[in-house]
Amino acid sequence: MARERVAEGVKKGYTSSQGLIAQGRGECFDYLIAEKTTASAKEAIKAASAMLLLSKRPALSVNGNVAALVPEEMVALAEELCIPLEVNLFHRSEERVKKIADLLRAAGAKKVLGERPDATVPGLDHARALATRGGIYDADVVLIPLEDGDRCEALVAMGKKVIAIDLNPLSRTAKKATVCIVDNIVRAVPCLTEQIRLLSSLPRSDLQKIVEEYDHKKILQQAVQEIQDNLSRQFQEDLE
Ligand code: PTJ
Repeated sequence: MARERVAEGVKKGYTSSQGLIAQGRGECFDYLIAEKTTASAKEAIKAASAMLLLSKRPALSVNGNVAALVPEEMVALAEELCIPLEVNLFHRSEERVKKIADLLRAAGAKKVLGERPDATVPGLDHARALATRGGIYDADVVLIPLEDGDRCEALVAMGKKVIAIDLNPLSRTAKKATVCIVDNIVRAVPCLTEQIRLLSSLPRSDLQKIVEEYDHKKILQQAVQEIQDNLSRQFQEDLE
């Protein structure tokens, strides 16, 4: 179903053709984690939720794959945090930005940024650097699902806390992010919204503790270990 949604996005012109390749890569890694939200991903979701709740200016980035896979879920997340969504594309075209913004508005988004970018992220070529003041450009915490490594690094270099959602724990995005949720976006975003709802009643000191105790390197290593364990288990079961 997810593959069909991405293919539909390409047909309708809001997902890039490269989005199909990203989807294929994602499917492969999802298979390696048995298409389930792992213990390490749950830890990352908790830390990401606390980080977003503590943030003064959080921002949520949406690209062509995200728009195809989880438009309503991203709208629900934005609603929970009372912030806009920002269309931010790797293979940018104004036509695709508009189509995605329209899609998000049709899914219920009250405010969508990205159609009139007014700033650039340093260190990236022009089209890839475009961002919006009041959104990604001056955010302190940015959620970047299915993002490219250069852009993740450029946002980190601006001093932002970066939360990635990426099924590949070996990707540069996963390694360079502040928190990486190694899970399928279709499972991760509803979990994130739910976790934010659950944690929102906690005092700031408790949220700070969650963030301070989070160890990005350890969680990423655990994600890789979960893949190894799952592969050995599956292989064993198939032989029996
Ligand atoms: O719409 P645009 O122009 O902004 O382009 C979006 C894509 C995704 C095409 C672009 O950012 C890109 O080329 O990304 P990459 O470099 O292919 O990286 C995408 C990462 O997302 C890869 O590591 C995939 O394993 C991962 N991924 C793919 N599908 C999912 C996923 N992670 C979580 N959930 C998925 N469903």
